[in-house]
Amino acid sequence: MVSGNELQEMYETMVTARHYEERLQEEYLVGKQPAFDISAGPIPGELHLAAGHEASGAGVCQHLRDDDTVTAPHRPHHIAIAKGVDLKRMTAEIFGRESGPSKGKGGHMHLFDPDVNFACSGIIAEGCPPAVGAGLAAKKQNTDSVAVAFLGEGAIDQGAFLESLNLAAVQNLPVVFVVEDNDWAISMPKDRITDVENGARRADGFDMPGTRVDADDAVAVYEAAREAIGRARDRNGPSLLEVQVHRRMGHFMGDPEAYRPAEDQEAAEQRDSIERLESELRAHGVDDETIEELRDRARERVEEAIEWATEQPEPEPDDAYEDVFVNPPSGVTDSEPSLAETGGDD
Ligand SMILES: Cc1ncc(C[n+]2csc(CCOP(=O)(O)OP(=O)(O)O)c2C)c(N)n1
Repeated sequence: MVSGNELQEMYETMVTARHYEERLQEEYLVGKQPAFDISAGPIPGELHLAAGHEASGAGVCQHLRDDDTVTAPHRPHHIAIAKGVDLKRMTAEIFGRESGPSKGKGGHMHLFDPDVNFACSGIIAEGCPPAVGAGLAAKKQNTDSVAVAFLGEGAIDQGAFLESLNLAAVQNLPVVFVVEDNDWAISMPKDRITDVENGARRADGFDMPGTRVDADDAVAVYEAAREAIGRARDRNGPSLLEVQVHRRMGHFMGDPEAYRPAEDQEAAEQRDSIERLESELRAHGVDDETIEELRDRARERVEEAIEWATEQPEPEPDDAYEDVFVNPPSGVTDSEPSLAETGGDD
């Protein structure tokens, strides 16, 4: 049974993630209107917000330690927050600032934090093979750490996911795959991707346990994840978990969502995992004052991170070609000729 303390920790994680998304949404829109200019404002580039996904990140990561590895997809903030990624540096990365982990060049889909073994990627299912690698390393080094790969239901036919399931099973690795099913892959509804409504059944093909949590219920996610992560930590092999979540916003900021029926959007708003957990807290005797304190602390942390990130310097234009696998166009640097000029470096 989940303890009252753990419920409060999950709640704080979830309200931090929700407030973070709401504030990023506001910051993102600054300077981008009236004509949508994706490069303008404090957050340049694309932004995929995860409001409505919070139960999955919080319920799973509640069982994890810093030495456990987590990989996340292009909608990563709630998972990063739940894993304990440094919120200030992560925000600096999203704001394209020099103090971000990728010095502002990675943006919001390419966050990482080696202190808590977290990384994410914009390529769907791409986090699965590295999670299997982390699981293999844990096995070889004989530690009891585990790896968790998060992905969306739109990625469940990717070879990277299916091959990772297979390798994790064959090698009996401590890996948990968590599919966040929000019913949509951009504009593609789930029933046009697969005939199998319960994605956890894919685990059968690899002879590993598969569990689906149907509601946006952080406590149910917590219970299912306890089983799966405990199994991995005890060296009993991998598992697959599918969690029903809801996308409260567009696929990306600026998505007009013309493809989405209004009732689907309304249902997403009604099935709020945070409200649900709040009722659970009250049922555990947690009073209004404590709930308000948790919310205030979450808001303060988010505001501090945004303020700090905003004060960080922009990267120097001269550093644009540092730390990247791209050659500067001819004439941009005079120190070294580009590969195009030398014909390659082999
Ligand atoms: C390998 C690959 N193919 C296509 C894309 C383009 N793409 C970005 S997000 C997305 C849909 C993802 O849907 P889902 O996995 O369900 O996650 P959600 O966005 O719903 O959270 C696609 C196809 C990509 N990033 N990577």
